[in-house]
Amino acid sequence: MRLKNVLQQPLLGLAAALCMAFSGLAQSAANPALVEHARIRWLPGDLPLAGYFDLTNTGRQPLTFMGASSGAFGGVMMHRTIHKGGETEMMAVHDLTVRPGQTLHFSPDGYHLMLMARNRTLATGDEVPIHLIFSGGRSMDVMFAVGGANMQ
Ligand SMILES: [Cu+2]
Repeated sequence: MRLKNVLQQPLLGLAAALCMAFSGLAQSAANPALVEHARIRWLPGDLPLAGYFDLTNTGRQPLTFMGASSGAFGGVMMHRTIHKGGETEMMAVHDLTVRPGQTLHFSPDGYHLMLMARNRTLATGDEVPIHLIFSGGRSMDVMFAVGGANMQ
C-alpha cells in the first residue's frame, strides 16, 4: 500500500491560526494537495536523478506547485521533457497550476523533478524526503521511493 501525503498547513499569522483552531472547514481547505506514487529513478554515479509523482488538487481553487527542495540533493529543479524534431530536450519550468479535481502526472516523458548533486549514496529501495512547495506559503514533505534505472 502506498503512503498518501496531504498538504501541511500553511504558515499562519496569529489571527489566522486562531481561526483555524475553531474551524474544521478552514483546516480542510488548507489541505488541497494529494501526492501519490512518489518515486525516484536511480542512476549510477553523480548523474542527476529524476523524481516523479502524481499530484491531485483535492480543493476547490487552482493549486500552484512552485518547486521542491531536499536535504539529500544540492539542488532541485522542475523540468519538462519535450520531443522536438527527433530530439529530446529538457526545459526548466517555473511553476505549474493544477485545476480543482485535476491530477498532474509527473513522468519520464513529461514533467519531473531534476535532483542534482546527491550528497549521499542512494540505492534502490531507499526512501528520500523531498519538500514540495506550493503558492501561498504552503508545503509538504513527501517520501520518494528509489526505484531501478528502468523504472517508469
Ligand atoms: Cu530534467
